[in-house]
Amino acid sequence: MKIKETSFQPDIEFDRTDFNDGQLLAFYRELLKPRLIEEKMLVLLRQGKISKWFSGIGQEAISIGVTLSLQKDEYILPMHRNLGVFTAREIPLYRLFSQWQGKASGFTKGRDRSFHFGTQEYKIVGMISHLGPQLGVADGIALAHRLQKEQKITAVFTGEGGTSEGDFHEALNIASVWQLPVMFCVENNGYGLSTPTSQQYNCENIADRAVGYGMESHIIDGNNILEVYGKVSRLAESMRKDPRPVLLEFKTFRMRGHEEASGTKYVPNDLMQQWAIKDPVDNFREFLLAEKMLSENLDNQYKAEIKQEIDEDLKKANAEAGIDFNETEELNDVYQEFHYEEFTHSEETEELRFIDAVSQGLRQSMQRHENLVLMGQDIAEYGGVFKITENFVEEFGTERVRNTPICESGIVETAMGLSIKGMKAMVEMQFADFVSSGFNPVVNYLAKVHYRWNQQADVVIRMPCGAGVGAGPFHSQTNEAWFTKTPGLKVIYPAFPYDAKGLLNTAFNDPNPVLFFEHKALYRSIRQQVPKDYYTLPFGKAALLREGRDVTVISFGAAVHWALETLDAHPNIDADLLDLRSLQPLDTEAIFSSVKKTGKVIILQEDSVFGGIGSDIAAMIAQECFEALDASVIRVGSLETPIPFSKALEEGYLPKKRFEEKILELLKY
Ligand SMILES: Cc1ncc(C[n+]2csc(CCOP(=O)(O)OP(=O)(O)O)c2C)c(N)n1
Repeated sequence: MKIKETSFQPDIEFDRTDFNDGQLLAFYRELLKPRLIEEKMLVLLRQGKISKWFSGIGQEAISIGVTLSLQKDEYILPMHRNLGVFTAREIPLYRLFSQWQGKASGFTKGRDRSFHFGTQEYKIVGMISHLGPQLGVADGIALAHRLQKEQKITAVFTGEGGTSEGDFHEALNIASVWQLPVMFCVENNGYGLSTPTSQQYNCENIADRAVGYGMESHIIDGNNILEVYGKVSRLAESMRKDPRPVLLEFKTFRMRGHEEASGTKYVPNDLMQQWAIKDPVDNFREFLLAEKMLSENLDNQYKAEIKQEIDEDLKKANAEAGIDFNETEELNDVYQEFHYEEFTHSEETEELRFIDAVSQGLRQSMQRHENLVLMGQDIAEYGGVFKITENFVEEFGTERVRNTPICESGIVETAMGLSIKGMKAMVEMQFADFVSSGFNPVVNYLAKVHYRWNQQADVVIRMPCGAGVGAGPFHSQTNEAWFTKTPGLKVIYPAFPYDAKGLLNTAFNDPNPVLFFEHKALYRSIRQQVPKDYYTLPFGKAALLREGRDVTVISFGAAVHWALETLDAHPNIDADLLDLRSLQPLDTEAIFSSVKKTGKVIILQEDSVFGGIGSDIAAMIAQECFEALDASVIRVGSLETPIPFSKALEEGYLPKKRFEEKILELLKY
């Protein structure tokens, strides 16, 4: 882009005091590279050789300045306009091209597009499309640095549009409360898609928000590489020594459409011109030429070298064969491989309530895994609302048992960040209902990250759930079906203290994200002899609680106890009773073999019927056991209403009585 004749002035002053010639020329080369790659991409786009492009032209000084300010082993979490982060980290270009073409030398085996990937090799953690979640992930990485006593910082990018998301607020607040060394880099480029800043936020500068979080902030001219590098590298140095979050607002402009096809019609011409003359690459070149550091010859030589690298690497990527579909590989990569290790226990047992078994499992897992961090609202000194972590602070300290602000999304994201740094995390939802406030990172980040770029999400989310406690629509849900639907998550739902402890221990050994459901009504009502030692139980194995010939009852959670009561009340019913314990993975073998034996099946779940896991189990049985069935598969669940508060209404809502009616009906069929 050439600087045009206009009345506007670039208004960029390059202060070279702190830099020698070599550094200045190196900055220039670094700036040129993403610019020239983009120019090539725009040509390929016009030729129909690539499908989509998000341009960062005009914003290169920010990516380059920030990346060069960080040490190579410090994590950067870039966005869709930060090509310079990838080039400055020296990722071979053919790998980037291959990534954009969905080929194997990219970073996602063709499973995700553009910059949506991470790489531990280059310490880059790419965005998910939802923009905001990575801000909280940066908190987790920074927390891990602090806990591991490493003097490192983490840089995370967002556009000004992304700052309107709750994730931004939550991440900044967490970082400030915990004094995490995160550099929050806001690239304020004037528009979020077509929305101008005046419709995005109503304060003068985004940096002004920092004061509300008790955080330091700076405004930086994002088109001036020397200002970016100078200020950011000084801040980085200071943050390493004195860990704290800093909010940086880079003023810049998006010179092309949101993505190429969408154009820039909505941007006033004057505004475009004003920023065109502030181009970060052209202005720096003019400066270097004027200072006689750069000659036209040297400039041309740089460009020729970079273009040659681009052409050669593009050729290599183009020559690479496309990815073939391999169903087994696709399915295998959804979860990280986990070799279950069985820890057996001695004979010594004690009678524990469900809640004590959970607490004991948690404590023993904390003793076993020094890298396990617990996070949740009121879980530290207060011990959690159900007292599961009572006295944990005394044993493990407040670094590992962390009270969090009320921000489910941000904390799930923080847990993800801890996992990226090789730690384990548990998030206690105060009530399972509140997971809806953290839903996005669970189903879109944790669930998909291994499939996308082979990164584990070693996170257990504990979910105190369920009705029967007169707690109304927002403290009673059993929302396992929100998660069993999503590939990439494991979903565990014990009904007994012994299972709860053993399965929870396994959840912490398993590097995959686990949603661990604990029914509140069982916490203090169900007791069992439980081994005192640490032990594990395998996922995906149902328990056959009763054996019979006439009917199979399939259930999980509190409903298992309703089924037991009903069967006790009707000793003439000769039933197999399967307690699933684990919903994902699901023990289909146990289900099918029981149904094939009895020929009749009734599935009892606490959740309302439609869309619950019982419906899928029913469909699987119909498909697999059709010829063995003597009656249609019966599903029993709660009413299709929210969960009411009053005792009589709640009793009517829950399926306990309907179960009794339906099983008797089924047996008569
Ligand atoms: C949660 C969510 N909502 C909407 C979108 C669609 N979207 C993608 S980028 C974008 C604009 C982002 O603006 P900004 O954060 O300022 O970044 P910029 O594109 O300007 O660099 C929008 C609306 C999305 N990806 N995710």
